[in-house]
Amino acid sequence: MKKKPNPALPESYKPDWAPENSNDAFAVRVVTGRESHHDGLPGQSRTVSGHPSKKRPELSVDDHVAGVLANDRTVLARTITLIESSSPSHTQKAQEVLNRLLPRAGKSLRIGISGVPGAGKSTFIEAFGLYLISQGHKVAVLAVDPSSSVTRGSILGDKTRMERLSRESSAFIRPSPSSGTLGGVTRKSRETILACEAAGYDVILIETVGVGQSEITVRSMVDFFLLVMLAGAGDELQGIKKGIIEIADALIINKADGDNETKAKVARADYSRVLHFLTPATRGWKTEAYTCSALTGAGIPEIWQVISEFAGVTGQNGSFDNRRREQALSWVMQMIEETLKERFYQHPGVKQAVAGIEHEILQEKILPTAAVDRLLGIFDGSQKNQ
Ligand SMILES: Nc1nc2c(ncn2[C@@H]2O[C@H](COP(=O)(O)OP(=O)(O)OP(=O)(O)O)[C@@H](O)[C@H]2O)c(=O)[nH]1
Ligand SMILES: [Mg+2]
Repeated sequence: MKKKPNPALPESYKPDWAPENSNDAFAVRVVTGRESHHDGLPGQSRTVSGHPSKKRPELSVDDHVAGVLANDRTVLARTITLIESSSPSHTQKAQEVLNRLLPRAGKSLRIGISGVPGAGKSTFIEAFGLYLISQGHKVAVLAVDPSSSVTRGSILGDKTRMERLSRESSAFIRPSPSSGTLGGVTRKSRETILACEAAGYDVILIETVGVGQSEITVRSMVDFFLLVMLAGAGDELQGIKKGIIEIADALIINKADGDNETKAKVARADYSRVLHFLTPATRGWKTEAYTCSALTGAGIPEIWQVISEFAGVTGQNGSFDNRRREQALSWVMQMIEETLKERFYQHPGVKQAVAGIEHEILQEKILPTAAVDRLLGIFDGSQKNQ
C-alpha cells in the first residue's frame, strides 16, 4: 500500500499510522537540526490546520509526575521524550521525574516481541493489544516505527499496522526509529517502561526487529520473550540462531491462515522437536511453539492464556521476581559501563591524546597495550598527557 502524504504534518512529527487528528501522544521526535535547545518536542511542529504552532513551555517535574500518574497520554509522551533526550539538563530532570514515578512502576507484565522484518510483529501486536483491551487491560506498546528507517521498515515495504489499536483509549503506542538504535530498542527503553507502568499500563509490549543483539537486549528487560516466526522460511532466511530460540519463552508461527495454515502446523511440529532438545529460557517453564494468525485473530487468545500461565507459574516458583532482580543488577552494570565509556571519551586529556596515539599505533611506534596504559593513565590522572 502506498503511503498517503499528509502535507500538514511533517513525517518526523507523527508516524504515518497515527490516527488522523490525533493529539501529541503520537508525536515522535524532533526534526534534527531545527533547534538546538528544544525540550525534546518538535519546536516548530504544525497544527493539523498547517499553521506553525507556538513552542510549548517546558513542563515542570511536578507537571510530568502528575500528568503521567493521571494517565495523560500527551504528558506521558512528553515525559518519554524527556527521558530519551541526551541533554544533561534533561537527563537530570528525567531522573527526578523517574524517581518520583518509581513507587508506582513495576506492576505490569513486560513482553518482548521479536522476529525478522515482515514476520508480522506489528500486526500481531495490534491484534493481541486489541484482544487484551477487550479483556480489560491497558496496553502500552514500544513499537519500531518503520517509516523512519531507510528501507521504510520491513523489507517487504510494509508499514506498521496499528491503526486500530492506536485509536483505543486504553492503548499507548510509542514508536521508536529502527534506524540508529538496536532494532528499535533504545538505551532508554527501560526507563520508558517504568513511565508507562506508572501511567497505569499493565501490559507492556516491546517490539524489536531481530538483528541479533536486539533480542538479547530486549530479553534483559522483559518478563516474557515471544519470537514471531514464519513457516517454511528456513532458519537461515529468518536469521534465527539457536541462541535466539533459547532465550524465547514461546515461539509463534504467524500467518497460519489460508494456504499457509498447513505449512504453519508443520513448522510448529518441527520447532517443537527442536525445542525439546534446548534448555528453556525460564526456570520451571517449558518453551513451546504455537501457531496463530495476526490477520484473522486465530490463536491470539491462546497466546494470552500461555503468557498468563507463565506469569502464574513463575510467580509461584520465584523465577519471575528473581529475573527482575537480576535484570535490575545487569542494568546497573550496563549503565556503569556506558557512563564510564562516555566519561573516558569525553575526558579532555583523552580527547586530546587519542588522535596522536592512534597515529602512533598505525605507524607501529607503540604497542596496543602501551597505548591503553597511556590513555587510561591520562584518564585516571596517573599520567600526564604529553
Ligand atoms: N496472511 C497473513 N499476513 C500477515 C499476518 N500478519 C502479518 N501479515 C502481513 O505481513 C506483512 C508484514 O507485517 P508487519 O506486521 O508489518 O510485520 P513486522 O514483523 O512488524 O515487520 P517490521 O516491523 O518491518 O519488522 C503485512 O503485509 C501484514 O499484513 C498474518 O497473520 N497472516
Ligand atoms: Mg513492525
